[in-house]
Amino acid sequence: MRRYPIKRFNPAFNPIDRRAIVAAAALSLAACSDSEGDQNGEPLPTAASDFASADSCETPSNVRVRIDGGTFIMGSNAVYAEESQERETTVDGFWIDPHEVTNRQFAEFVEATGYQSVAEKPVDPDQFGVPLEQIPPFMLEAGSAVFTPPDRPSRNYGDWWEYVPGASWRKPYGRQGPEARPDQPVVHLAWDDMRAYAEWKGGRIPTEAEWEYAASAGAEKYTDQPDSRLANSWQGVFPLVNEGKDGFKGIAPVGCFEPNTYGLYDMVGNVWEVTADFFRPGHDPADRDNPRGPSENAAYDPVNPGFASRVMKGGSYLCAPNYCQRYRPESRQGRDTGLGASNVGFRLVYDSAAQK
Ligand SMILES: [Ca+2]
Ligand SMILES: [Ca+2]
Repeated sequence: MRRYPIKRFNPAFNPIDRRAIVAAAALSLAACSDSEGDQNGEPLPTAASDFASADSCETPSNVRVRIDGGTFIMGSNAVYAEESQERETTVDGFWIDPHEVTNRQFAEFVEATGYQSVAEKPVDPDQFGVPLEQIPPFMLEAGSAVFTPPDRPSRNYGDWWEYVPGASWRKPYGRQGPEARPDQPVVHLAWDDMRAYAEWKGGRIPTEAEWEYAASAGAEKYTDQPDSRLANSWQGVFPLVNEGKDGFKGIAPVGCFEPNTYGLYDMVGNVWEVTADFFRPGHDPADRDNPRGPSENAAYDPVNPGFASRVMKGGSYLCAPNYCQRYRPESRQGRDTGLGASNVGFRLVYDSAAQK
C-alpha cells in the first residue's frame, strides 16, 4: 500500500484541511515514492487496520436517555487553555443517544435514503484554492484521513495521519482494509453527513454545553487518564507504543466501557464527538445560559485558520498521557467540517422522547 503522509503540524488530532496540505502532500509524494519499506527489504510499519477490532460487546439499548436541565461548571482551568474558563452554565433538558452513532444505524439511514457521504464522492478541486496542476491526483479521489501508526517516535501529526483514497464509513481503513463493523461507531463523516443523518432521525447535533453537561453527569472534574474500564484511550507512549491495556488498540464497539451515571456510554474516549458549536479557543464567560458558542464569523481555529471549525468533544482512542490529555468531558478541539477522520464520530440529541 502506498502511503501518503500529510505534512502539517497539528497537535490536536484534527488532522487536515485540504487547502493547507496540498503543497506539502505534493512534496510527500516525491519523498515517499522510493521509501516504501517493502522496497528496502524492511518490514512495513504497522497498518492502520492492524488496530481494527473484531471483538464485540453487548450493545446498549438505543433508547434515548432523558437529561433533565440544570446547571454545572462548564469548562476547565486545569489542563488546556482552550477549555477555560470555567463558569457556571445552565442547560435546558433534552434527550440524548446512549451511545455513539454506529455503523449499523448509519447504514439504516443510507439504505432508506440512498445517501452518499462526502468521503465517498470525488473531491471538488475548488476546495484546495490552488491551480489544479498543483493538486496531487490522489487528493482528488474520494477518501478520508486515517490514523496510521508510524514506526518511530514522533510528535508530528503528519507522521500518523494519511489521506487514504477509498477510506469512508464503509471501509474505515481504506480499500484494502476490513469492512466497517456494525456495532462500532461510524467515522469518516463530514458535518453535512452528520446533519443529514440527524434530520432523517428527527434529532440534532448537540450543542457543546449539552454534550459536556451529559458527559460530566454531575461528577467531579479530573485530569488523570481514566481507568481502563471507563474509557477507550491509549495506554503507552503515543504514537509508538500502544499497549491496549483497556482491551482495544483502536476503536471499540459501543458499550464496551462502563457508562456514566446518566447511562451514557463512551462519551469520553473511543471516538471524538462533533457538536454544533463553532470553535474558538476558550469559553466566553458571558455565554452561560444555554450557550451556543461563537457565531460563524467569530469562529477561529488556530490550527485551521480561515475555516469555521466545529467543536468536537471527549477525546478518542488515540489520547494518551504523553499526548492529547483529552480523555475528559471538558476537552474540546476544532474539527474541520469538510473532511472526516478515523477517530471522529458523533451522537444525537432530541427535543422529544418520540423514538423513530
Ligand atoms: Ca484503547
Ligand atoms: Ca466518544
